Amino acid sequence: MDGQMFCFQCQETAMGKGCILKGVCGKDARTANMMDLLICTLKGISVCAMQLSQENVSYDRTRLVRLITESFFSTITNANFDYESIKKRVNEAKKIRDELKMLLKTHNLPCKECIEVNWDVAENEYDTLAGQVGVLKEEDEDVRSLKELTVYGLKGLSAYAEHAARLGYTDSTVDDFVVKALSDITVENLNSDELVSLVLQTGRNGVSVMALLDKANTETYGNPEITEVNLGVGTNPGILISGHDLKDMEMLLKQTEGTGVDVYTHSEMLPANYYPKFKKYKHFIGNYGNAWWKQREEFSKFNGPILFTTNCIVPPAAGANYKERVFTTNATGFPGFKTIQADENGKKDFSEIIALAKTCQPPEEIESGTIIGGFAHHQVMQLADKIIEAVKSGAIRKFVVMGGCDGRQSGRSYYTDFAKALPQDTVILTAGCAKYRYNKLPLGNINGIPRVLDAGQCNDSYSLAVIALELQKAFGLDDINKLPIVFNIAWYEQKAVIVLLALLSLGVKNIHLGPTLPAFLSPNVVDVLVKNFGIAPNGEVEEDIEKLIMV
Ligand code: SF4
Ligand code: SF3
Repeated sequence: MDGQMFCFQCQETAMGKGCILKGVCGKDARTANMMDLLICTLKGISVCAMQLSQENVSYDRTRLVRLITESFFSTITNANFDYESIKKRVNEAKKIRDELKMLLKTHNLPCKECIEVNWDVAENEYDTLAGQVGVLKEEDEDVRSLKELTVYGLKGLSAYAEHAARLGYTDSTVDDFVVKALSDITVENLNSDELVSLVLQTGRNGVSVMALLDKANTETYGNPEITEVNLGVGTNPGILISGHDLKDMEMLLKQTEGTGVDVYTHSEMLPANYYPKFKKYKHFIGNYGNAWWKQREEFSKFNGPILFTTNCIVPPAAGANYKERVFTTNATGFPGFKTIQADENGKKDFSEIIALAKTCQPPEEIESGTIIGGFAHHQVMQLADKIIEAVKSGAIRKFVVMGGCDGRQSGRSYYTDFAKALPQDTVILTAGCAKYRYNKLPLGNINGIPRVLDAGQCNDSYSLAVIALELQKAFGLDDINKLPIVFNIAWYEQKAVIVLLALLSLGVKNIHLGPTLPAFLSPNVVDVLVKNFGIAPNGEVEEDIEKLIMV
């Protein structure tokens, strides 16, 4: 129906059920439907690609995988609001689909008609096609739930694969899995057990891709180190860089060096402060602001240009004073924001942003002081003796993994209250923008170990898993669940979905998930997760402290 959409992929979905007229995030129905058409086209491509692979017919696999992962990335919540750029991706995907179909024909291979889309239409008819291919096309609620859980996991996985690929790191097993999983959910008649197994395989590949990105980031920029990050501002004009892409961070730091323009991180870019290679830049001042959802207020005070390398973009309010200062790159986009494209070697020219910065006032100070971070696995394992001793002596009773995403719903104050209410002999392990709910609280330390250990971005949840596995070894335990570690995870978008699936695939049980359970999980799928993995929604702070810490 005209003007209607259906999207339930994120935690803030309307009424906890689904956005149907416009996204709570600000995505309009036309763009949401065009994203559905893009995903439908990616499925078609994967089906063709699987047929060709099975018959050993070669095609440009790298181009295909990058198209799938980049396109998936553009459909993640708050990454891209630009209808035209999504339509452009549909055209690119359709081109590859047509090429693959031609190859099938040349080799006399049957073409599985996977999705009933009649592509024999002009581009201005795409909206009509787009309205026919959404999530609700799958009528069985449980099958839909498991398929979408896989797709959202693949979106998160694709985001991480993209960051790694930009640093020259790829994993063909993960790439193959993405294509096979997409093809399987499209044409194979999988029963619920097979779909559950596919969900877990997605999680296993999530572990692989996070390991790959960890390798890419640390081999390129060094191992994150304990770092005091400045929250105040300098006297030069600045550029604020947001999102997760460290390659963009590197290019921006290099290009701004000696220009009189400073660089600040925002939201998920904060962990860039922990990497040795970035610390050498004197004009890298520190972090400005908080999690993504506070950007309207913070950007207006920053005064200088802002560069989004990934989500999360909040549509600016009408009359916002910073609209002309925002730039996007990679999979991100917003109508009216300028986009910086990479050349064929992946290089970007940020001179337009730097020139604009020079005409701007320095940032207005909104905070002062410092915060501490940089507790990724390599750094934490250097403190292993101290940590093991603190656990053995009872100085540390429990570690509480509180990674994931932040969001704007008022109920998220739960996480601040929970952090404050934790007994003094507990340590929070965090990663992702969820940290902003408690990383500036004066929670103190235990024998010199800070009570909030920030490993980094959401993808650095991998670090938390490595730490848990290393501790398991150190304590000689046969099961990760016997460690004094509990999980109270906050989710918002699809990267948190792959983090969750990765933890499940590593055998982690009894994860508390909030602030609400995903709308895309049907009651039966929730039952499966509760029975097999002990997943629980979070409740009231006191009750959850009792359940997680006091037992
Ligand atoms: Fe709604 Fe979230 Fe989808 Fe945006 S991403 S349309 S808020 S469910
Ligand atoms: Fe945050 Fe958007 Fe998920 Fe990387 S930046 S964790 S929400």
